[in-house]
Amino acid sequence: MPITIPREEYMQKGHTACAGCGATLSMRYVLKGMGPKTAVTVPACCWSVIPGEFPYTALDVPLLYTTFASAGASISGLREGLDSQGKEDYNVVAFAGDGGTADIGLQGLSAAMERGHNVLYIMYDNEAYMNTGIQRSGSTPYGAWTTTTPVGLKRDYKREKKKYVADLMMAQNVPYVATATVAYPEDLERKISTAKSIKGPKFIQILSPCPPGWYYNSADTIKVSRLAVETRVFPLYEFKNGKLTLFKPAKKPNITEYLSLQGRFGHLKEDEIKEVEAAVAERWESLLRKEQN
Ligand SMILES: Cc1ncc(C[n+]2csc(CCOP(=O)(O)OP(=O)(O)O)c2C)c(N)n1
Ligand SMILES: [Mg+2]
Repeated sequence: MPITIPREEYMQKGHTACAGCGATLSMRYVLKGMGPKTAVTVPACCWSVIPGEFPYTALDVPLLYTTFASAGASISGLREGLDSQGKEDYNVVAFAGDGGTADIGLQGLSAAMERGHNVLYIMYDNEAYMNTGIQRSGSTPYGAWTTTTPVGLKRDYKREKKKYVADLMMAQNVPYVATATVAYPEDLERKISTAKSIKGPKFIQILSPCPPGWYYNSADTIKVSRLAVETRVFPLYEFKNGKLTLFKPAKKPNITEYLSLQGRFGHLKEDEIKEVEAAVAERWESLLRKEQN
């Protein structure tokens, strides 16, 4: 089988991420695919801490920090600035968390996509505001414990369903939309390379498991990431020229295998697990229907 993951590294040792950080693997793979002529914008999130303190950085590409809500505006400006200098061959990438994307940065993202800039927006999805201590985001799934959806006597875990930002981008008819995760690096690299080949706005949501936030052993990041796909909790898809293609994993483990690995779901009772299961099945069916359209 040919090696599809570029050997070049644009992320170096000395970063400050936690052991087993899925978001760090995501950045590494994204940069491998995008190459050295890439400028990255990072809003407030774990990744605004991970590269290290100025003037040091673990990344070998230009890195711009921006405010929490402005990743979309930042890549728009960066793109226009580069183009006005004749640097159309540079890639412009936003690398933003789920809080910065599903919540506070959503209008900036939608506007950047609507204006049609030639940019790639990566949402690394660790399903909560991790940098500030595991607060719930719109992208936190139903049933999860977070510090703002604590599990106490009233069992007040997150009652609302996850907001699927990639689905929103599909609804907006963004030319290229994909979901990916770190357990499938060849698939991720292929999606990065497809995004790179398309001139216009692109959006990729990468599920990036977080050991301290999801309460699992840091050695299990790939296992958790793979189970998310196999159980259909996090479907992998691609939306190109208005057509959806859904990856259908051969194996379908029981959803409890995924949930029981993670302490954030440890409080869920059987009936609540059934609710999770039903919601996952419903979304899977609706994606299948969309694929057939
Ligand atoms: C306007 C504003 N509000 C709040 C913060 C504090 N803050 C910094 S990072 C962060 C969490 C970001 O969450 P997410 O985007 O999911 O990225 P993660 O930390 O999970 O990597 C928050 C709330 C801020 N920097 N600016
Ligand atoms: Mg997050």
